[in-house]
Amino acid sequence: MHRAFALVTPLVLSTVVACQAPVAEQPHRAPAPVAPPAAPTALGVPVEERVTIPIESAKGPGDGEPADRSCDARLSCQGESCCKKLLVPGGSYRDEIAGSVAVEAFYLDKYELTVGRVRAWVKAGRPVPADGAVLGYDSGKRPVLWQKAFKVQSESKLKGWERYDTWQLDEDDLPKNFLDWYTAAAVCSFAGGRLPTDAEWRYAAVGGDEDRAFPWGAEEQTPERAVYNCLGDGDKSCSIHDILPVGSRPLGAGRWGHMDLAGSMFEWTLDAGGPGETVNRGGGFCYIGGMDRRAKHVRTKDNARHDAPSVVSHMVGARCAFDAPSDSPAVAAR
Ligand SMILES: [Ca+2]
Repeated sequence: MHRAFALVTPLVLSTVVACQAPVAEQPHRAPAPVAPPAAPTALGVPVEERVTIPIESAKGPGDGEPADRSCDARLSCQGESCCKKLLVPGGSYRDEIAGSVAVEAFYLDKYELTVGRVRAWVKAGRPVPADGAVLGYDSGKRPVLWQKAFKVQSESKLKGWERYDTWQLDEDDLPKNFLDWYTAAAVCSFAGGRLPTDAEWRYAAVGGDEDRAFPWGAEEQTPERAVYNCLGDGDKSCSIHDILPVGSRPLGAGRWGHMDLAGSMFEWTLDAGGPGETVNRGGGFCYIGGMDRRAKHVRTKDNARHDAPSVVSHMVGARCAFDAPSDSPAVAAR
């Protein structure tokens, strides 16, 4: 079990070195995930590989939530479904460069993608969308297409650096790390959803027009509000014990109830941050607070990394988003 999982290393590494060791980072050699603007392609997944559930016909676990195949096993996180989805009403947030950015209503998973949900995807045969399938539309409204060249992680590749690998533990409610963009996108597709756009993610994290400095508000980060700086287990040393079950810091919930938007794992977004790069936000369990040169702070505006989609890291996982049905109260009210 998690707490009993003793990691023995012959090296006594400093906190920073242990946390920043490059062994888990791999250079990008795969194609960029975003196709140039083009006519959207129907989500034509072959029958034998069809894994998505039409949102319009989905019956969720309650409150109009979309259904989710990745939680068929009734996985439990903090006493509820690990697939709990919370509606984010539409609105706008302020971007320092772009100004006001509008976001339509959508569902966002309350929790980061867990080990158990990725195991459900593996058990289903690691299905992927069809070549040309539209995964979603990025913040610029361009379709993001699945390409046949995209390769998801094999079962062996899902295993990461043992020092921090949640996959090798017998705890399904831990966040899955060492997840690349392709696999994260495929798992969210399997779940019936997609990755959130960068705009959607930021909107949820800043609380829309409340423009929060932190997901929970204006107060500075504390270990009670976020899993960061290797303080998850209460001491400064860095180990796998600093990665906690998703939702372990309810005081850090965002405006609409989402957990771990700051801290725990960075989370892949749908958008491309540039050629061959995608953006991930909202981590990580051992870095934020000035220790990660790519994510200077837990503050919502600063807490981002730009990685190639094939990068796997002990700090990078994902969270899935879902289109809100057109008859959703939040949508109908607009
Ligand atoms: Ca996070």
